[in-house]
Amino acid sequence: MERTFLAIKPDGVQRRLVGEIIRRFETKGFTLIALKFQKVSRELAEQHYAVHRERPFFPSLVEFITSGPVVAMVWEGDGVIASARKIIGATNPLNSEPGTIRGDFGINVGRNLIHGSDAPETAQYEIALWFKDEELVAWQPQLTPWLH
Ligand code: 3AN
Repeated sequence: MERTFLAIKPDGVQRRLVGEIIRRFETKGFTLIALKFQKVSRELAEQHYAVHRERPFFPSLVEFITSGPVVAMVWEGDGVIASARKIIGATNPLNSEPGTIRGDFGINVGRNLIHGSDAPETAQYEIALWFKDEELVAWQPQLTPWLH
């Protein structure tokens, strides 16, 4: 089953959007298999954004993601990587469609509320970077077998 890494960034937490954002993936029908609330170390931030190391905005990216607590999550489901990217919306909130998280709540490219893995390889890298194997809780609904 496909898995993706999502993180609600410090702006999403500070704007009290944690519940609203999680709700969108839950009601779509994806399965939450790991979640933690944490301050991000500089080391973790630099590893997470390693592909952007040469970009001019790299220092501000690291500064921002380490500035306050984030909600780190792993979600599971068929096609969850691409679907989560659609639910999140375009990187620049000024280009993201209404109905997406960034389209509905974002206004600044550096403060775009949530991160989502963009491909299977990045999902694998990011999940392993943020979570230990034993923190991933694979599960099937037992009480609600009619719900898929
Ligand atoms: P996404 O988060 O949509 O996958 P990426 O991976 O291209 O976008 O960029 C990672 C993060 O870098 C973005 N979430 C955004 O916060 C920041 N970023 C991307 N492009 C710019 C830019 N032109 N100026 C400032 N920050 C940027």
